[in-house]
Amino acid sequence: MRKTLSRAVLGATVLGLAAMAAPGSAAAGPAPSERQVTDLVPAPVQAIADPAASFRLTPFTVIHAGRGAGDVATYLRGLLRPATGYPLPVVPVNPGRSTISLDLGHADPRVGSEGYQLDVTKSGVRLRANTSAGLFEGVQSLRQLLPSAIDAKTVQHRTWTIAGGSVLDYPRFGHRGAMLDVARHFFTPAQVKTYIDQIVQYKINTLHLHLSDDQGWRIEIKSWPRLATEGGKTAAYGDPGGYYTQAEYQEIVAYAASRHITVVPEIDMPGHTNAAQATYAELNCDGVAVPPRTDIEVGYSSLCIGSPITYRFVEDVIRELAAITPGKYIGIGGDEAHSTSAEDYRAFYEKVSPLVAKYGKLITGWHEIAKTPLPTSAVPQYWDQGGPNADVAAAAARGNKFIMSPANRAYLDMKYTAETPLGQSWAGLVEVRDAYDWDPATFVPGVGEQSVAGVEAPLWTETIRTNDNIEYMAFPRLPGIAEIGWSPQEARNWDGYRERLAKQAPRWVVQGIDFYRSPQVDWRG
Ligand code: TNX
Repeated sequence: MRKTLSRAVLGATVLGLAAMAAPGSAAAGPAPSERQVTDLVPAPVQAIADPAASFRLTPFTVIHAGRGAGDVATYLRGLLRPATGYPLPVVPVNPGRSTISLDLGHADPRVGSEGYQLDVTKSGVRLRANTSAGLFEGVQSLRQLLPSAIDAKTVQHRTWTIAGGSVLDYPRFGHRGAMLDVARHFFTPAQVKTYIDQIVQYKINTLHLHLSDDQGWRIEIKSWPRLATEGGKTAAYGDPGGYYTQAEYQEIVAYAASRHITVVPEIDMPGHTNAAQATYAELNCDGVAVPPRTDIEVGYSSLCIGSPITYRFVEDVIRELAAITPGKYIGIGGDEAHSTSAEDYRAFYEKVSPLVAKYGKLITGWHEIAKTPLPTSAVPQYWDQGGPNADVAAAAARGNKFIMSPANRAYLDMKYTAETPLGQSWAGLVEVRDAYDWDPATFVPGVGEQSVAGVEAPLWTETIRTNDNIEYMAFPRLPGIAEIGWSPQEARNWDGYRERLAKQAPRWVVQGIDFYRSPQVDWRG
């Protein structure tokens, strides 16, 4: 069976193929693979399935790394070795047989800076990209063409086939993010790394860390040392706090970079600042430290807008954060500043926004910052629930691009149903279909395709304490948001997606991901 998918018909044909490849079907060919190239999540731009051309991994298979492809080749080897037990040496010269070849710089120009081309035939696998980020994303696709058991941590005695066919793929948007709130509850570097390894599978390329809030301050700032040592002690509901030393933060950043993820650190202000104001009395207008708070109210705190010390504090924080952040963006908060007057809010950002540029970075922040004068390079993050927003539309008209995270679609802390034990429901219940079935380029009037930098799935953690909790809320919604960010809109439809998503479940089972088995999906495995 050979089936060509064009960009325009991909969604419909994926559904057809999924039905044909169902268990018991004769269509799977002589070396049945669990999946086809048309089953990928996120859906690729173009995929041609050729199950008869599946590649068999053997103890003699080698990974050929073309020039510059060594890091991704070594990463791939690390993924494939535990379950296969094969040596899979990374070699600089292509031996021409039983090879997975990673080639940098020989890809179709359409794949751009993050896309890839993948060709799987009986005689070998060829992955091409223009950048190592593209090779890395191609490797994520390659993984999904192997049986789920490939993610087992111990040797599995079985055959290993990579589904045959070819893929040409590249993202719709450059920003495909996940946000983790480490302020309401603290997550250790090891916990954050676990999440990183889970989200890269779906071609997420940005991890936004919400590093401060009313309930706790999570990053060492050397010029204000008690922010972390004192302000880091608390967390929501009186749970234990914690913080990252700058070295630990840099270790997270480096780990993320090794997986082609950029970390965007956020310090929330001028509201959501109780932890800082409980620690340093001089950050309060009356010079008296407020009591620490671990409840989950929002909107009660505000930095002292008229005080010069406030700006010394903000500048010190931005300077130190910029110095340990290789990514271009620094998050300067801006949400729910209900205790800051509109006039003060604007005055605050007129002083603070230029500080980001002073330390060589670009601004991101919650969409309320669109009310303030911003350079067009600033990328506000939309979190409301749709409908007209004059400030947002005006900023888009001026040329600002937005990260789209509508709370009623993309917030991973919203409950799936009224029975979901974790999470909140102020933006409604967000089932798997709600999280998937929307288009970021038509969601807010005046914010069209050209004004969208990408999408992000925020996970606020008032009720989230463990990696199991993270997984239960993120899976299966996060893969849907990732697909919205990556796949062409015309390749996406719910009926096709739910079939493809169902086939991801066996992988999560092997990976130990505790996911929500939504009744909207006929789960496999
Ligand atoms: C709103 S929306 C918040 C957070 C909360 C979240 C809980 C936005 C930018 N801020 O402070 O954690 O709701 O769902």
